Amino acid sequence: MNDSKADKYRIARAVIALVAVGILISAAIMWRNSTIIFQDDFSADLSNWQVVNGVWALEMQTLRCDSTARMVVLYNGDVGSNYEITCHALILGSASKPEAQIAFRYGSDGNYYFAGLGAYGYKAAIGIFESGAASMLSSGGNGNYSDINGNVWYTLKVRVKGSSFSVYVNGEFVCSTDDTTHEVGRVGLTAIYSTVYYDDFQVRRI
Ligand SMILES: [Ca+2]
Repeated sequence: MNDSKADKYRIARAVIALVAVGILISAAIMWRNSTIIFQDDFSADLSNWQVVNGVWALEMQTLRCDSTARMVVLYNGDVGSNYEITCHALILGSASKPEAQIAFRYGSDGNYYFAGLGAYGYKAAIGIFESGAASMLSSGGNGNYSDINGNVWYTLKVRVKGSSFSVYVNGEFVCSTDDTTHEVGRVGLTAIYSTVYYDDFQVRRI
């Protein structure tokens, strides 16, 4: 093979490799998008949401709630039983009990699970409403809100698969539990005792 033929061969190989990488990246993006059930960056309106109680309002392209008692907002759609919910959450620094949590399996009777930052004072915990009364199922990190900082954006993730629920804060596992009480229901956000900003809510099928 002379030099110019060898060069053409190398160029052809490089082009084929680039095309192959492009196809793989496209396939990965398509696969990831196909698993997204719902997402909201709160840049438009709240037409996909139902306010259960409290005042939930868009502010600076985030979702704000000022809460004293527990407030809930729910996504209008059906998400099935197995999913991961992620969101960003910031609790205003003045809160004496900084809490920001995800609600899931919210049934027609108003009972549900909640999981996330500051629940029961822990870095993260999972709780359940049953017959309208809340109780803790699992917790991780330190108590007395010592792990929760105000005015900081956290990434919160709750993984719901069958009867197993896990909570992650900033990508790190914090706590998990198994519970069969509520098998289906809607998902959303909940706030208590705090002014909370939420952003980039996403539900992904798993
Ligand atoms: Ca946003």
